[in-house]
Amino acid sequence: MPPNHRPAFHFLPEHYWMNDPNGLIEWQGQTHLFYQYIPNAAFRDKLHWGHAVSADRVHWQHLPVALAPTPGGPDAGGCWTGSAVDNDGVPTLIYTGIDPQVVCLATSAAGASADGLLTWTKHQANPVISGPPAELATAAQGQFRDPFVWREAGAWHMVIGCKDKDHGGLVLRYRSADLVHWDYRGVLLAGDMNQGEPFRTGTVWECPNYFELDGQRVLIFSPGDEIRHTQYSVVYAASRQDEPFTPTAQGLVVYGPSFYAPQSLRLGDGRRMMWGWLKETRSRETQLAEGWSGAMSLPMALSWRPGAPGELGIAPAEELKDLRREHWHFENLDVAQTDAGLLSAINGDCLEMEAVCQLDPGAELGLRLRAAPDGQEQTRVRYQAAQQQLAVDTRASSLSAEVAGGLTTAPLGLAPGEPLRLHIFLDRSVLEVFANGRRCLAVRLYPTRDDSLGLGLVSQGSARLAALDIWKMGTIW
Ligand code: DQQ
Repeated sequence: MPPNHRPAFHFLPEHYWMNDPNGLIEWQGQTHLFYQYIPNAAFRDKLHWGHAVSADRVHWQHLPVALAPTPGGPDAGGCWTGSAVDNDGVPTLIYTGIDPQVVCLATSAAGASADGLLTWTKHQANPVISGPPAELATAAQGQFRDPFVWREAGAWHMVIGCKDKDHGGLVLRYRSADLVHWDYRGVLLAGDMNQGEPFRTGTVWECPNYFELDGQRVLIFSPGDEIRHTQYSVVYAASRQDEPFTPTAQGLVVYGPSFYAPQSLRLGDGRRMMWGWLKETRSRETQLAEGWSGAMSLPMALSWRPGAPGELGIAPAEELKDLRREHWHFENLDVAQTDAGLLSAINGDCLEMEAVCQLDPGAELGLRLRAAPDGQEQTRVRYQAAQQQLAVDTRASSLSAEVAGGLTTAPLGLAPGEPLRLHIFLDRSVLEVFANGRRCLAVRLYPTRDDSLGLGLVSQGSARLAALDIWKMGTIW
């Protein structure tokens, strides 16, 4: 039996294809997650909105498809990404209809006839925005999608992704009194497709999120690159008062080739929670044969770190502790003198690991995961003090020729005396590595051997493990 690569504690549909999270909303004490979904075996068919609900944002229950394309309607080509709001008691989805790309609304019944967001009626005024503003119509080449809507100062506000073919990606602003009639308010941020540093921002901007976070105005979006086909998500921030938006900080949201199109939600308790699409990095043929593709990231709590300009705080949601099962604890270890077999009794492909470490300059410390007994397959997570970087190496994760592993690195400078804090979640083919509350890397791994389940320490130079905790994880179903 080849190993099972289907995650056990990350959300994914029962079958077939999923991509972006959509329409995140808290409703009557529950969190609703909608997502881009193709409810048949073909992975390139028309997109629908899948739907799930959770009482704790950890365990999920599948619900019927929420939105399907209407033949002859403005979403006949597919129901693409969008958001959800509470319009004075009426649950409302604002989403992208294609082709061409337009903005549509759907509402669910309120009051006595409410059915818990199960059924949706498309608005008779659809499309409520029929394409990019006239002044951008030619340059946008029809790329106009992913409305993100919020209520502020007595009005509805929207940001939406777009492009200018001669310059780069765009995020546009709109405003409305009723969600139906929208006024174009100009460009919030414009990209330069020739920019190389600190990262490329591609040719079309997708899935913008715009919100306040700890006194900052934060814009997260996913720069699609029609030339290089790289995909990641970026964050820009400005002081809350800045109008127009003039970012003073920028960075990547999650490092690695798998995390894309995140959407965030401000919870009733004030936390800003984010989920993103974890793409597969194995062949399309294997995805089709397995009958599923894509998973949702773990819920990640965002913050803006006071005194650390440019630093988006990112940490796994506290509620995930509910999944902890069997536990091992180690402390006060001088790694160079530690028995190489320290972790040999612990095996698994669904694990959480937390390590607090002190490294000398030039030292390296980390963990080996999903390791075969002879080391033929293994994945390494390391902090390299000299380079001040976190590295996840999947080049030996799989013996399969169709899986291209790689080395993913993220800069992580530690303040004098600041310990390294690693927080790692392994869920079969998903690996998310958080560090010091301000870095996250996400990769996929597909070992071929059913004994690639081992754990070990990796180190070089002088390093001390103040504490290491490992838990087996339960499933979310
Ligand atoms: N996915 C959706 C688009 C969005 C893209 C289509 C981002 O609305 O721009 O599934 O992954």
